[in-house]
Amino acid sequence: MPHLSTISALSNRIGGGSGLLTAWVGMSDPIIAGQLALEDFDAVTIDMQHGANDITSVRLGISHVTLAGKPTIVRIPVNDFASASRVLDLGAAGVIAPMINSKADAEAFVSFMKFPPVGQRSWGPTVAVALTGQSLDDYLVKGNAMAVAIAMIETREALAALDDILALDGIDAVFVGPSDLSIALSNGANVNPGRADVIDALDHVMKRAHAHKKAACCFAPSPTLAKDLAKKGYDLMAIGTDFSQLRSGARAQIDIARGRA
Ligand code: 3PY
Ligand code: MG
Repeated sequence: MPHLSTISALSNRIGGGSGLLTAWVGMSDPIIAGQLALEDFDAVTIDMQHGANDITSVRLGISHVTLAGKPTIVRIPVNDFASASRVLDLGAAGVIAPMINSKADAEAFVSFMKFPPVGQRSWGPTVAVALTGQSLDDYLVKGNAMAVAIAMIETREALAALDDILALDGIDAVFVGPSDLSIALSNGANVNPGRADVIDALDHVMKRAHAHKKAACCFAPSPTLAKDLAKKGYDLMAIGTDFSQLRSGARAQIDIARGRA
């Protein structure tokens, strides 16, 4: 049963204000996901919406992250719910779907995330079954609970439909995209995830999620925001991205070497 506890760690640990941290990987070399998994993250998220990842880099990335003992989350492209089933088949522990703006969007997402009777996920988890060492019957019974369905809230429409989305059986968590939300709330005037109205929305989303006994998650462009959100009771935060961490790590070392720090 080689990696069952690794992959099920996400569904087992998220919730109750767990304050988990995930890395966020837009680069497509699976070694990058594997390297970040060796740091003190609780999970690694591989991004297929933005960044450079495709189904092959996700497949290889999941292997590297799993071997490092961490669960993998995958963010799929907008409205590409078929990819949710595919990445679960490859051993993803959770899926983030961007731009879930209505109950109908959330229902479509769930239908590809969960086997009947909750959804309509088609059978074919060959790699996931091998990675977890489960029997086919065990995977059918436990697969729905292990596959964490995370709906992104990042528009005015999504905020208006928040309770309907959260009430849906099969949605396990919501994930705020504060950059898109800041654009939406300012009617396209600017992108500023730290703005006061965005922080108010973050507080509101967490309260509604917890009222529905679902997890609250967020992308935090800065570690300070992640720390604040964890203190408030958020369940999972992404901090920065592989791009920003590579650049800021290089900059910090250059500043020391050039005597600027
Ligand atoms: C957003 O902030 O809009 C996101 O999607 C985070 O990646
Ligand atoms: Mg977004």
